[in-house]
Amino acid sequence: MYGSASTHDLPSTAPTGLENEDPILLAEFEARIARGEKIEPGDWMPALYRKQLTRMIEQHAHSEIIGSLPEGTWITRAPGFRRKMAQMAKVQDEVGHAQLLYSAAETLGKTREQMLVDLINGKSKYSNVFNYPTPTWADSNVISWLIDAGAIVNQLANAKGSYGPYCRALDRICAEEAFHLKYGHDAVVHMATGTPIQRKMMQEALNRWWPAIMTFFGPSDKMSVHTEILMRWKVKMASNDECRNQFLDMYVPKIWEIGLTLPDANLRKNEETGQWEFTEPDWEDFKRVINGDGPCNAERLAVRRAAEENGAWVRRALSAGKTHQYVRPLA
Ligand code: BYC
Repeated sequence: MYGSASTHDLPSTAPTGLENEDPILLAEFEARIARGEKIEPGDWMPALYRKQLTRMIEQHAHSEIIGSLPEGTWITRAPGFRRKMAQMAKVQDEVGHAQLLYSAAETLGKTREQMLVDLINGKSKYSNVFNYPTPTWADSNVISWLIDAGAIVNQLANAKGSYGPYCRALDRICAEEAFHLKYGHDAVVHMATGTPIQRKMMQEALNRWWPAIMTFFGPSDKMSVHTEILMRWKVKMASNDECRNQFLDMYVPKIWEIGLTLPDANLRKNEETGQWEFTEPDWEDFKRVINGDGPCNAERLAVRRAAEENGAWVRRALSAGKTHQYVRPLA
């Protein structure tokens, strides 16, 4: 079965969930978006825009804190002091991104406490890729280079979107991700051009991660549930397939350039259409993983739960004398 990043064929039905909106306000809102204006927290917005944005920004924030875990476990084992320091700085940046994104999501009305409760209870999703193990240092390097590369493709596009707080957070995040990309590329090149054992480790890690990388951008446009409405309202500025194609265009040549191969015999660029062709990802497996049944889901959430529980006394101390929702034990 073949996939192609060119199958951009979104359903053209009118969005549902807008029946109760005031048509005049809705028309004004959509005209503002068409003019390229930013929507700010106090502005009128359809309930569906608020709900979709909250879902997407919240999932993005969760991806940052959960995403810091697989690389975080390599801080103490990174080879050499310089790489340990750089790995620590990168992980710290990722947690900082979560901080920015939770703040952006809070502007839409959902509390940070509730978002974290929903994460730990498995109600909210986070990026599928962080549910796979990182058995070697080379696996951590694949994340640092190629997952961050994928994230930049997505985030540079969406930073030009319609919701002010999300776009401003993405601008700041992309500036830091640019460093991560260089760091990850350097680490991969170092191993790929090192000893035969290092090179083998790097190739094996890339083989392990490639199927997950291909699904990082979300299901194909034909299967995507939310793309149509999110693109109509300029929350997503490129579809899943468009981001995937752009990533392949930018990074497959770089991977080949350093002598690594990719574990997909069908991967090729169709020079006539400009689209990449590849073996269709296993979307059933993707669904299982995003719904909680991947190799590391339980472990990742257990770490977050422990962090929340162990940090409760700090939050309680910081808000001593105040009644703050955030100090309640998590349900
Ligand atoms: N993983 O209709 P669709 C990082 C879900 S962190 C899990 O296409 P949408 C980093 C989707 O939520 C940066 N779930 O959805 C951190 C939906 O389920 P629900 C991560 C996924 O929203 C630390 C259903 O599938 N980047 O780089 O239009 C260290 C249908 O999908 C995924 C972001 O979060 C997935 N990959 O498009 C290193 C970017 N894909 O909610 C690195 C922000 C889809 O209906 N997010 N689903 O239950 C987005 O741009 C969009 O949400 C997506 C999906 C492109 C991911």
